[in-house]
Amino acid sequence: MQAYPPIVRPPAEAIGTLALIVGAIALLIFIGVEGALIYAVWRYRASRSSTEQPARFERNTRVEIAWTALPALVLALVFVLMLGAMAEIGGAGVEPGLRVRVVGHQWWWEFGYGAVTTANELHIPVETAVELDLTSTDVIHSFWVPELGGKSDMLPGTTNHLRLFARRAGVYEGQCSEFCGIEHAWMRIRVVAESQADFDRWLAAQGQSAAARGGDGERIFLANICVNCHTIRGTTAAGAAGPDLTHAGARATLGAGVLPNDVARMRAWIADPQQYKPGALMPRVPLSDPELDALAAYLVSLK
Ligand code: HEC
Ligand SMILES: [Cu+2]
Repeated sequence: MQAYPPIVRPPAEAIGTLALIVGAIALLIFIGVEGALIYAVWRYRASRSSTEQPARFERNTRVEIAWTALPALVLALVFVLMLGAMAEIGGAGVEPGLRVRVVGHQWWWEFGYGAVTTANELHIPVETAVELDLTSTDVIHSFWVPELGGKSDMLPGTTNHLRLFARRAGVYEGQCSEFCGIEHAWMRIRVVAESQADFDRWLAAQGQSAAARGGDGERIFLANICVNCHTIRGTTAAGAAGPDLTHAGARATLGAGVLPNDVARMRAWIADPQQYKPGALMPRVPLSDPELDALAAYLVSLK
């Protein structure tokens, strides 16, 4: 017997199907009720010559039972359909093809693929059920990439789960959707969905440690307080308060979406993060112009 792969689709499609069915039921009820009303108005209208009192009645058990039971049945049907959609969105019966650890920080994202840690840019293969294990280190955040899945709170001390599924390769935008402090609005999520081969290549590259450069940029980074907060695997920098910078140059943005990533913007960010993200938990570190140039070139070279 042939084993068929389980049918999986983007959660948004399951929600869309449910919305269409519920909409169709509502439309049928609307047509039925309005039709009966119009018919009754037309059929039982008073004739001009009539002087009779209109008919009256006080109770009709059958009608009362019908208009109680019918709505209850319709609501029960919608409830069952909704349970089905919720189970599908939750990934019932489908083993995830990939599991990613997601940790919310004020105001950036940590993504973990087994032993590989990265930040702010989530890569996933297309046509794969991806399970996210969501938690937070500080306050309540909420993970939401509308095109790829539902929305889930991220709570310190608890792990919540959320399924993502991308049908087509591309970049999908998301956003923290729980007010989590002053820079909540600049807590963007960038999801890159790509072919399995591209994804494998990306993950293999992310797994590499940074080769020692021996240059000024590396020396300045390691000699400053940057190392208290940032990790660059392959060096002595092993801080955990800020994003992992082992492959800082491979990401498209800085500061969870606040700036595009290139040498000029990298330099500007390091020179004064507070100018771009006031309140961000990275201080302005006093550095000379040549130091900033070397640092920016070094970090962007970490692909
Ligand atoms: C007190 C901890 C701390 C120190 C010290 C610190 N950073 Fe940061 N850094 C952070 C935090 C937190 C973020 C995330 C800010 C945000 O996006 O809200 C960050 C973000 C960054 C980013 C952007 C990363 C990305 O992918 O978005 C770079 C690059 C960076 N820091 C470089 C440096 C350099 C270079 C130094 C030393 C001159 C330094 N940091 C010092 C905490 C720190
Ligand atoms: Cu948040």
